[in-house]
Amino acid sequence: MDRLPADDHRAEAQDPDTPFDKHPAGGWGSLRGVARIAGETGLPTVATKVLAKLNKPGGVVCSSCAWAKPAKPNTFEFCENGAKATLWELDRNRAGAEFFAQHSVEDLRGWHDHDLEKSGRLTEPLRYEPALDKYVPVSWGEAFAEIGRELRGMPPEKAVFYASGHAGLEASYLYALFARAMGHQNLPQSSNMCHETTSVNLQNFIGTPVGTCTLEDFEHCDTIFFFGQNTGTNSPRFLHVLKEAVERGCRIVTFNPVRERGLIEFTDPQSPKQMSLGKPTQISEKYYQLRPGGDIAVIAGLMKCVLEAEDAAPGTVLDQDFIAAHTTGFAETQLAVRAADWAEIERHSGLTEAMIREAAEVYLSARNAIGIYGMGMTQHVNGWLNLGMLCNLLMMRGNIGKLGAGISPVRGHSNVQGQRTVGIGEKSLHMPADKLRDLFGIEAPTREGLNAVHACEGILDGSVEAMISLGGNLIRALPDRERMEAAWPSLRLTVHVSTKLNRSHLVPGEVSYILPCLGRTDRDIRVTGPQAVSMEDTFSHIYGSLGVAEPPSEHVRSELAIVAGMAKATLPEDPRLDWDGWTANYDLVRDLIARTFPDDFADFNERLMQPGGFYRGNPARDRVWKTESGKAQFTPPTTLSALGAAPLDEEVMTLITLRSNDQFNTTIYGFSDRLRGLSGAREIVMINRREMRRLGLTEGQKVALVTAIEDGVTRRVEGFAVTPYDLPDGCIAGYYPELNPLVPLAYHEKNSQTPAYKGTPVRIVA
Ligand SMILES: Nc1nc2c(c(=O)[nH]1)N[C@H]1C(S)=C(S)[C@@H](COP(=O)(O)OP(=O)(O)OC[C@H]3O[C@@H](n4cnc5c(=O)[nH]c(N)nc54)[C@H](O)[C@@H]3O)O[C@H]1N2
Ligand SMILES: Nc1nc2c(c(=O)[nH]1)N[C@H]1C(S)=C(S)[C@@H](COP(=O)(O)OP(=O)(O)OC[C@H]3O[C@@H](n4cnc5c(=O)[nH]c(N)nc54)[C@H](O)[C@@H]3O)O[C@H]1N2
Ligand SMILES: [Mo]
Repeated sequence: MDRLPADDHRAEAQDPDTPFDKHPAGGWGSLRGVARIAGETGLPTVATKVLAKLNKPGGVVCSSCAWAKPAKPNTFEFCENGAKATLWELDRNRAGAEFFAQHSVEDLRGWHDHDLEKSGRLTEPLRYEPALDKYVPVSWGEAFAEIGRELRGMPPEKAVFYASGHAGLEASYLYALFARAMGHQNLPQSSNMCHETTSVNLQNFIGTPVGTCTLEDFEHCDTIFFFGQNTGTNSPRFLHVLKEAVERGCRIVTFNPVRERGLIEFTDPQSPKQMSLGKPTQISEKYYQLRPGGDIAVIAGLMKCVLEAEDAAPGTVLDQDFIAAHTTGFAETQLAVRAADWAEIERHSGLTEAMIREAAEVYLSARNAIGIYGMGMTQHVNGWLNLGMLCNLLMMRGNIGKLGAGISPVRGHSNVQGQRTVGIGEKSLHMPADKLRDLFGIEAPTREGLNAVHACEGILDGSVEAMISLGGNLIRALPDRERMEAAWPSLRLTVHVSTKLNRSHLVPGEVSYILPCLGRTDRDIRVTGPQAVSMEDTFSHIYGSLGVAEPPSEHVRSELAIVAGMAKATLPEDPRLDWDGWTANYDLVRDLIARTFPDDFADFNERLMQPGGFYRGNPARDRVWKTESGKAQFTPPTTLSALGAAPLDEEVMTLITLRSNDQFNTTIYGFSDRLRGLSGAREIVMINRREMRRLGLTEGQKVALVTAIEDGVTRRVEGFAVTPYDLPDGCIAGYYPELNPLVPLAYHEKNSQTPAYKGTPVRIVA
């Protein structure tokens, strides 16, 4: 059976041949998904208690995504995937000394990632013994002493301190302080593989590194334009907000190469009526399956339509006052957009002019519009222009800095945005030098540090000697896996602060430690009493979180205590660096954060448990533009494709790497991608039937994929099963992290070095 006609873009239209879940996002399927993990992890009784308090004022902030925690929460303020993440952490299994005595690192390398994490929570500090090829228990004192000795023994700039976006603001602040006190700001973060495109480029365009919206805007918008974010899987609580918006008449238009179930229809599992009647809410009114990298072209088309409408009825369509008072660059941008050719727009986007005109009608009908985006926009070579164009589109009609409008990146990790706010970042602007001097007598390093890609280059060329990881799983998350995995053991020191065993632990440096930490759900009691930690969500709201579960063992320490322990062992003694005092009472650290960043964190301790979090504000929301020109910047499209390289020939396909509904980044909970109607295997390559025929492929055939970039390195993966799926022509899709060996390190976003995980050119080899 053929695909539906390419111009059938009704939200409900679907290639009848694509395996596809019959059920909407949410509904019973999401409840079954949670029950499965509960069975596998041996549901402890505390789980019900944690889940009942999850994302509620005074409760535990979910360790999954960065979506908002509303002041008036639902009965259950968690989603299927948040529940999975929580139960995964509350795992009753333990990977302790006995486990590591039984299994050599070589042996563990043969395990699937899923099984590594399923071995359970880590329970004590471990040191890698090369002679045994095993991790063996050590005391915290020995671990800190050796790590300190190693770090002191190398020039500061040879050490890299990575942070995945989990750890709370308190531990993150101390980590950023530790690095700078040592004399470097090599502070790469998961954001470097994720929304760094946002942080760097939004700063240039509108003078803020983060989005301008808050939850309130979703109560007042007339339309939402959605680009490359998979809500049903990656921020499912957002579906409730979208459902309410649709019910009051908001019109949603989505651009995504994949028909993602959650953006098509949603059944609220908390609505008894909807659950029993089985009538889901239609989320997107229009759904356009554009080609990967086609967003610049699409938005150029939309902008052309806006300009035409203004030409037809001058003074009624553009927000001339806003453009004149608040922006620069409109004249050049307008000219470039007018000059863009519809045939080129159609070629790059894979959509027809008629489709784009139809979408533009929705945009023109709205007084207030929000632009939402995720990794489909950021993980491209020309990601900067994706965002520049989205700002352009919004700003033409004054849709930034007013209620019900704005640009809204959906952040990934629960505290990825907050870690940046408190100083984790490779640039001097991330931590005010005057405060470092006044508070601690530290002279801030002036030399820019290493981001993730630059740190990898340093590992490859030998200039980086130590990699400390505060959470995360770099070996799996990074691009160019084969090259990175081969270079990793040449590191002198690797330290992993982790909750569970993962692949990165199995590539030890010469001296290597695993330091087990408390998770968000765990109780953290110090001499001064129970300690809370805090996070910032995607809307710049800050919340306290108080763990309640019994820690996995008495030896496990908080992330803050581990950071402080390493810092104390590394740095010379100084009364102003009170690592022990801070470890005893996290209020003191919050006071330091408030003194370092007074605009954002005044009265931090008093406001810690405020329902709905406290808002740290955003200048662009108030139409104050902290850009070089003091104005918001229009950006002329200099190209219509977000891809870094035009395909060399017709056999080259654009690869997008995706998350399944059963993973959190490199943590694989299971093998079901329920919302896409797929299950069982992750080594698959999705492709439409027409393209299968063109390339002579059959369903289920095992193929190799080879990167089509000529830089002297062969990048190849084997044994991926051809899986027919409703995708645009010219592109294929598969799962992250299995396909990471195909993405070259140097193939990244232009300004921020965010790897182009959504646009790698590859060949299929039968
Ligand atoms: N359950 C769960 N939740 C998560 C995560 C998880 O792994 N599991 N990860 C967390 C993290 S760290 C992050 S960053 C977020 C990620 O959340 P998302 O931003 O949703 O990231 P992806 O899952 O990578 O999917 C991006 C979407 O972009 C689409 N896409 C690909 N290329 C293009 C393109 O060129 N243009 C457009 N318009 N669309 C495109 C894909 O089809 C896909 O639907 O989720 C967070 N939340
Ligand atoms: N091909 C491809 N690659 C990608 C992406 C993609 O879309 N495609 N997405 C990129 C994105 S958006 C991101 S954010 C990165 C993610 O990269 P990372 O953040 O490095 O990876 P995670 O999988 O989130 O890290 C999982 C590990 O964190 C540890 N952990 C879990 N909870 C805690 C905790 O509370 N504390 C501590 N200390 N450790 C904890 C566990 O040991 C677990 O194994 O991957 C990137 N890589
Ligand atoms: Mo992310």
